[in-house]
Amino acid sequence: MLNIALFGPPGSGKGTQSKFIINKYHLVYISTGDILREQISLQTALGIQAKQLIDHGHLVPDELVVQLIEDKLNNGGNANGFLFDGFPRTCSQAEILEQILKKRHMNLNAMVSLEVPQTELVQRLLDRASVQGRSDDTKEVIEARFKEYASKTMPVIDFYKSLNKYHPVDGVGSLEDIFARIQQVIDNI
Ligand code: B4P
Repeated sequence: MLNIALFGPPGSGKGTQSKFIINKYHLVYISTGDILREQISLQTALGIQAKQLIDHGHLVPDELVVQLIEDKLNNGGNANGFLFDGFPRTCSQAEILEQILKKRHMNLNAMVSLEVPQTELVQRLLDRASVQGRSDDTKEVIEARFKEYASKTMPVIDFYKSLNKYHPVDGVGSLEDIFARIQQVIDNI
C-alpha cells in the first residue's frame, strides 16, 4: 500500500499535481480543501462554519477536518493507497494521522513538499482568482492564508523530518517537470 501526503503553501500546485499522482499510482484522492468546498456548496452545518473561516484565510478546526478524513478512509474500500492533498496542515493533524493509520495497520510512506517562492505563489493565486473566482483568492485573504501557513502549517515539516518522511520537491517549472520530480521521490521510497 502506498500512502502519500502532498504538502505545500497555498497555490504551490498540490491540487494540480494530485491529478497526475492518483492516475499514475491508482490512489484514492482525499483533498480536505475540495471536501470543505463541497460542504460549503451543500450548505451543511460544517460547510457554513468552514466558509466563515476559509473566507478569512483561517484554517478549519482540527477535529472537524480529522472527522472528514476518517469518513473518507472508512469508505476507501480495497484501495492501493491514499493521496492526502492539503492534509495534515497542523502538527496536531499530523500526529492524529499517524494514529488513525496505525489503527488501520497502515503507514504514511512519504510527505512530499512542493517548494515555491512566495512571490510566485501570490501571482498564481491572483491568476487563479481571475479564472475561478474563489472567494479565498483575494489579496487580503491570500495574505492571511500565508500567515496561517507560516505559524501553523510550516512546523509540520519538522514533524515529518523527525520521522524521515519529509521529501522536498522544487515546485517551479512545467507541470510535467514537477511531476517527474515527484515520481522520482515516490519511486525511490
Ligand atoms: P486548498 O484547496 O488545499 O487550497 P490551496 O492550498 O490554495 O491550493 P493548491 O496548493 O492545491 O493549489 P493549486 O494546485 O490549485 O485549501 C483551501 C482552504 O481550505 C485553506 O486555506 C483552509 O482554510 C482550508 N483547509 C484545507 N485543508 C485544511 C486542513 N487540513 N485543515 C484546516 N483547514 C483546511 O494551484 C494554484 C494555482 O497555481 C492554480 O491556478 C494552478 O493552475 C497554478 N499552478 C499550479 N502549478 C503551477 C505551475 N507549475 N506553474 C504555474 N502555475 C501553476
